[in-house]
Amino acid sequence: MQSRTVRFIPRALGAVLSPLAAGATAMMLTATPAHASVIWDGDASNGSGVFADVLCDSPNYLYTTDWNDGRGDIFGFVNKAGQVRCEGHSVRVGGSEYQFTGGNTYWFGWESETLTGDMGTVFQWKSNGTGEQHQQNYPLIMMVLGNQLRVWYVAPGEEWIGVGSGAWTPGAWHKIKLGINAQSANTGSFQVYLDGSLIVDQKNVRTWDDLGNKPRWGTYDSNVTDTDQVNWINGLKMGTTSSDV
Ligand SMILES: [Ca+2]
Repeated sequence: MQSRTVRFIPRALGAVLSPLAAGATAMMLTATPAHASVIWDGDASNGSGVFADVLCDSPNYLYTTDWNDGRGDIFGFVNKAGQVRCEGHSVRVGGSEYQFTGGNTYWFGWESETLTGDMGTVFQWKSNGTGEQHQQNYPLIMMVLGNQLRVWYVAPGEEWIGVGSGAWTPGAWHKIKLGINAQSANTGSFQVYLDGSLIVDQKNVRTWDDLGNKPRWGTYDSNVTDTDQVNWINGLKMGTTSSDV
């Protein structure tokens, strides 16, 4: 189904063009069909197959619902009290798992509403491989804690560095945009917009681990286990520029 709605462009487009040419291309893209550089439409209306994998062990579960608020179908990632994880792992484009590539810039956009203001992890830029295959298990982590969206850069050696935060109201929709320039040297960067405000503008960081990285959305926490957690997500998209998402 999603093959009908996802449009392809060369994924290295933004990376290979000069800034001037990229700017000209961006103008062309906005002048021609809308969303022309959207790589992935991960809205819930396309089904849970928009994710390469769904990591929700019973009794946790991913479901789709429509609150009749104009958003159409939305995802609900349900993490029951005492449980740890319910996440959508990476993205599927045209029937196969998308191959992220170091050196590229990816933009992700989505709306999120959470059941509580203490959710634990709601997004990971997760490294491939396990254990000693990592220098960084997750170079970038977002958590909802204490009614804030908090963002960390996790450097090699599991060094957690808080890089920004913004006010988060549970039970209300928030818009998140994340841009990652994926670099295996300390030349990477990422930006986070929360409800239209830039809350993270991090430069000179390592954003691409030895075996590469993939996005994960949902709920994950081994510390916040005494209450049910739900992360509702709408309108997931991935593209090459901020305006795509
Ligand atoms: Ca929707």
